[in-house]
Amino acid sequence: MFLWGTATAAYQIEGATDEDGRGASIWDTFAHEPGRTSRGQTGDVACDHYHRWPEDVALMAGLGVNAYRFSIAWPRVQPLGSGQVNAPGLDFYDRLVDALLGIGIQPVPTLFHWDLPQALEERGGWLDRDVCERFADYAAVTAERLADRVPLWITLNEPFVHMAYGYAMGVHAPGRALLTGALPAAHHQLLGHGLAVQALRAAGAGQVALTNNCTPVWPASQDEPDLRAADAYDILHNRLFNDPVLLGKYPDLSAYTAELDFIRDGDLATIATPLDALGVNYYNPTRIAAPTGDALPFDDAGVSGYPTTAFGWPVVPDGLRELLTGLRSRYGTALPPILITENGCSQEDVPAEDGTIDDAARVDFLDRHISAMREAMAEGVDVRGYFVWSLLDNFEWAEGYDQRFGLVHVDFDTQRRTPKRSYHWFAEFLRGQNTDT
Ligand code: GBH
Repeated sequence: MFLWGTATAAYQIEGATDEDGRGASIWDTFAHEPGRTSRGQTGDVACDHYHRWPEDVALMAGLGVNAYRFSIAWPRVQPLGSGQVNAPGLDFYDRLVDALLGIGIQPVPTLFHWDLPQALEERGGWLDRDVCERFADYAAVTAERLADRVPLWITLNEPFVHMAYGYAMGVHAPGRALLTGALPAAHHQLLGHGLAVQALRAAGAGQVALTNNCTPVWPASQDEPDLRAADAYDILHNRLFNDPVLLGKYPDLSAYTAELDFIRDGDLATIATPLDALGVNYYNPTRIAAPTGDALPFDDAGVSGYPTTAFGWPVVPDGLRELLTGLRSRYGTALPPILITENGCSQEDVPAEDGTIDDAARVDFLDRHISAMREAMAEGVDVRGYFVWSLLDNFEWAEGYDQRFGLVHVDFDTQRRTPKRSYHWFAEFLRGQNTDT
C-alpha cells in the first residue's frame, strides 16, 4: 500500500510542555532565551495538540490519508533523557496510536525530531558519545510499548539540519556555533540511529527508516572552483548522512577536518545496519559557489529565477525528480525503498472575510511535486509514500508562528482550525487514488 499522509513534529504542535511529567527539552530552553526566535515565540502552547488531538485526528479522517507521521517527544517518555520512564508520556502516544488505527490510519512515529532532553544537553548533547546509548534505550522502551501496533518507525529527523542549524550555526537549539566543530554531532546522531535500529528490531518493530533532508546541489558555474565547492557541499549536506548508512563508509571529509578521532572501530558497521526504507525530506535545490571566506569550503549562492514560498525558498518541483533519480544512480541496489517523509511550503494564508483560505499556490506546489515524484517512479525509483508537511500551521522553529505550512489553518489566539483550499484539494486527490500508486 502506497502511504499518503501528513507529517508533524512534537515540539511544533503539542504544547503542554509542563504537563504529565514531561521534562524540559533543548527547544524549551532555547526558545525561552531572548533573541533566539521570532518575537520570542515558544512552543509552550503551539497548536495545543496535546489536548486537542482528537480534533486533529478527525481532520485527518476527513482528509482521507492512510498514514500519519508524527514525532514522539523524548522528554515526555524519559524526562531526564535516561533511566526513569514517565508512564503518562507513553500513554499519550498509546492513545494516539489506537485512535489512528481505529480509523485506518497507519501511525509512523519519528523518535527524534530535535527535542533532546535538556538533561542530556548538560552532558554535551550530541557531541557526547554517551547520548547514542541513551537514544537506543529510549527507542527500546518506546517500542516495547508501541511496536505491537506500529509497523514502521523512523529514528531521526534530518540529522543534517540538526547538526548544521543546532551545532554549526547556532540558529536552532542547542544554539552552538561550532562550524566544523559540529561534525561529532553528525557521527553521534548516526551512531545513535544505528543502535536505535537494532533496539527497535529487538523490541519487535517491523520496519525501520531514517529521514534525511536531501537537496540537489547545483554548482554556480562550470568553473573548477565552483564545481569543487559544490562537491564539498554535497558531501556535507547529502553524502555525510547517506553514505555511512547505505554504504558503510564516510565520504571524503578532508575539506572540513583532518580530525576524525570521534569515529571508533565498529561504528560504521552499526551505522550501516540495513534499513527497510530511506525517508527523504525535500524542500528545494541549493546553488553553491566557491568560498569567499575561509571558514567553510563553499558559499551558498542562492537559487534565482524561480517563484518562491513565503519563506523565500525557491519552488523547483523538478528538483524532487532530480533528487530521487540522483539517489538511485548514486546508490544503485544499496538504495532501499524511499518514503517522501516531508514536502510542502509556507504561504501567507490570510483568511478571507468569509473565513475561507484560498491557498492556490500550495495546491499548485503539491500537485507539481507529486507529479515530479511520479516521474521519478516512472524512471524506476522505488517510492512507497508521500507525506505533506504539514497537517497544521505550527511552531516553525526560529521563525515562530510566522511561517504557515499547514493544510489546515490555525488561529493561534483561539486554536480554531480551518481547513484551507489545499486540504480540500488533497482530500479530493486522495479520493481519486487507488492504494498502490
Ligand atoms: C524541515 O526542515 C523540518 O523537518 C520541519 O520540522 C520544518 O518545520 C519543515 O522542514 C519546514 O521548515 O535557504 O532557500 O536554500 C527543513 C529544513 C532547511 C529546508 C533550510 C530548506 C533552506 C532553503 N530546511 N532549507 S534555502
